[in-house]
Amino acid sequence: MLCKISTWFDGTVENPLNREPPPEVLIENFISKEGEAYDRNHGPIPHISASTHILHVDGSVSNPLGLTTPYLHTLPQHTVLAALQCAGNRRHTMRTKEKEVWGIDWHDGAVMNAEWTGVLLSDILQMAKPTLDPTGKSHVAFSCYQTATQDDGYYGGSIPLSRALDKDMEVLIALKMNGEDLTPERGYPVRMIIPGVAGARAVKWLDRITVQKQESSNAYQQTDYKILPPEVQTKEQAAAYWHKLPSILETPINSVICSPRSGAEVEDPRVKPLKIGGYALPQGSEGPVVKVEVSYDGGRTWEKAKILTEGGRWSWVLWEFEYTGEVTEDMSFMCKATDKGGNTQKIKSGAGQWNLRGVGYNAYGEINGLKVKQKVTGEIRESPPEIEARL
Ligand SMILES: Nc1nc2c(c(=O)[nH]1)N[C@H]1C(S)=C(S)[C@@H](COP(=O)(O)O)O[C@H]1N2
Ligand SMILES: [Mo]
Repeated sequence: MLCKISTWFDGTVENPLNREPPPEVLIENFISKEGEAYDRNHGPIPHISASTHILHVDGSVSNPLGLTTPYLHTLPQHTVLAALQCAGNRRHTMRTKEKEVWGIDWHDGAVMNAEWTGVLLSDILQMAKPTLDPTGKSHVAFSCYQTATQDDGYYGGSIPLSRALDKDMEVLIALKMNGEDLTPERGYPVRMIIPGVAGARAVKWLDRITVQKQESSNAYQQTDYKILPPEVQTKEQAAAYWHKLPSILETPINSVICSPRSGAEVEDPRVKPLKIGGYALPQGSEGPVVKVEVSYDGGRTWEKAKILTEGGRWSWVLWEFEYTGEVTEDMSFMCKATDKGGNTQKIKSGAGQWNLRGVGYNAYGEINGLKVKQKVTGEIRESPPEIEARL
C-alpha cells in the first residue's frame, strides 16, 4: 500500500502563531487545558504523521538509535507535572515599567502547567550510551528540522548532559499532555519537556537528539534567549555580546497577580472581601513554591496569601488573598513568592534586570489603579411641594 507522507503547515515563517490566554482564564484551572494554553512558535506548525516520524539519537554515542513513535509508546512511561514557561513571559511589564525592549509583547500568560507523559531522556541515553564525560561540559542538543524558523534554517536548543542523565531532573521526551496525545500545536508526535528550564529548550516536533561537546549551534541557543547587559541598547551592539553570554537554562522564581486586572472597578473591600488571585513559579529545580505574600502598601508590609493548589517541585501554584482593609483612591497590590530553595522575588527583577530582549523578568507581581465602585443610592428624591412640575 502506498502511504501519503505529507506534512502541512499552519502559519508561516514570517507570521507564526503566538498567543496567550487572558489572565483570568489562565488561573481558572490548576492544570492548563490544551485549548487555553499559550502558543510560542518561531516558524509554522508542522502537521506530522506519527507513523512515519523517526526520532534519531546520535552524536557522541556508541549506539545511535532511530526511534519510531509507536516504539516510544512501548517503553516505560513517566508522568511529570510541570510548568512550561517562555523566558519572555512578563516582557510587557518590563517594557512598560522600565524601558522598551525588543520582542513579542507577552503579558503574564506565556506559561502553562500540565501533566506530561513520555519516556525519560535518561532511559534513552542509557540505550544510546554517551561516550562523553557526563560530569564535564558536554551537552545534549534537541533539533526540529521540519521547517525553517525566523532566525535559522531549523529550530534547536540544548541542555547540559549532566542534567539530561539525572533521573531526578525528569527530563522527558513527551508524547502526551494531560493524558492525551500532543496536538500539532504542542509538538505532535513528540517534544522535549525539561522541567524547571526555559520553554525555548522544549523543542517541539523533535527530530534529533545529539550528544555533543558544545551547546546547540541554533540561533535560539546562541543569539537569543540570553540576558544582555543593560548597556546593550541596540541589535547591532548585541551582536558583539551574544557569544560571551551564557544561554538561559533555569527560569527564575516568579509570581503575578492575574485577577483583578489593573484599573478594574471592584466592590468596596470593607463590605465584601476583595479576592486577589494569581500564580507563582519556583526557581528552576528549587520548587515547590512554599509561600506567596501580598502587600498593599508598596512593599512595606506583607501578608501571607493562601496557596490553593500543590503540585510538587516543577509545578506552579495558584494562590488567593482576601483583602478587607482600607480604601484609597488608586489601590495597588504587589505579590512575591518564595520557594523551597529559599529564593524570593525582589522589587526589581533579579538576573532578569532590564535587558534588550526582555527575558527573565521576575520583579514583584503588581496591579495598580483599582477603583472602588461608587455606591448608587436607592433614594428617589421627591420634588419639594411648592415647586410644580412644568412640562
Ligand atoms: N520546533 C520548535 N520548538 C519550539 C519552538 C519553536 O518555535 N519551534 N518554540 C520554543 C519556545 S521559545 C517555547 S516558549 C515553547 C512553547 O511551547 P508551546 O507552543 O507548546 O507553548 O516551545 C519551544 N519549542
Ligand atoms: Mo519561548
